[in-house]
Parts: sequence; C-alpha cells; structure tokens
Amino acid sequence: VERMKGKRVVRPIVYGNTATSFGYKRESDQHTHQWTVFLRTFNAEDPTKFIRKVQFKLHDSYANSTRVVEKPPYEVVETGWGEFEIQIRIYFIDPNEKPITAFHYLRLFQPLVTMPNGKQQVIAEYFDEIIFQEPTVPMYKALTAG
Ligand code: SLL
Repeated sequence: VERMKGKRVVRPIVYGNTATSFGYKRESDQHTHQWTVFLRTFNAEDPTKFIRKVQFKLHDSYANSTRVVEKPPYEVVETGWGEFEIQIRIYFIDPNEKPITAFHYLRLFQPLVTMPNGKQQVIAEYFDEIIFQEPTVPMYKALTAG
C-alpha cells in the first residue's frame, strides 16, 4: 500500500451521548431512559468524504447489539435502564486505512444539563482527533479534496 511520506492530516471529532429520563420505569422492560449515542465531525465538512461507516457495539443485553450506520448522522437511538461502555468503530473510505475505535461510557444520570426550554437532559460528550499519519494515497486525496 502506497502511503504519503511525511504527511499528517488531523480531523477533529465529537462523540458521546445524550439521554432523557421517562420520569417513570416502563412496566414491559424496566426501561427508564431514552438515549442517543453519536459520532460527528467537529467542522461543517461532509464526513462521507472520508468516513465509510460507523459501527456502534452496544451491551449484549440489546438485540442486534452491533449497529452499523452507513451515513450521517452517525448515531443510535435506544431506550434502556443501565449504563455501559459502547465501542464506536470508524471505517474509512479506503479499506487499507485501518478502522479506529473510540470507547464511550454511556451516561444516563450525569451530567444533567437544564436546556433553554427548562427540560433536563444528560449530555456527556468528548472532543478527540483522528490523526492520519502517513495516510494511504486514496485516503490523503479524499481528506484534502476541495
Ligand atoms: C451492568 N452496566 O453492569 C450494567 C449493564 C445494561 C443495560 C447495563 C436494557 C437492555 C434491554 C439495558 O439498559 N441494558 O432491555 O434490551 O450490568
């Protein structure tokens, strides 16, 4: 695989989850919250230029715990009762560029934020960067194309 010697491309990302409480425990499955786990690029750039798909691996208690999202928004909306670690794997448009994995601990209870409309929501999100060190040639082209 041909790589771009001495080149380095950085892409800022944000990942995490939001959650809201039902305000009660649902009889049928004991679920208490709706949540959304997400990955997004930090700037306005079209993420499909370099991301092929994002895979979210949920707790085994979920049916079909591996969820693949092929286009933005890269997110999974679910309900549940408990917190657990989610594996977020990002696949790039060039299959020779190895997928990278971020781990996010799903938060249902903290940190609680009061929104302008007075409703309360948990927001747990983190900034990170994808660093392409000597990317493959197709990857470099995809990342730098106007
Ligand atoms: C633990 N952290 O250590 C917990 C696991 C599992 C969460 C939490 C519902 C799953 C479903 C759900 O919230 N699971 O009903 O499909 O044991």
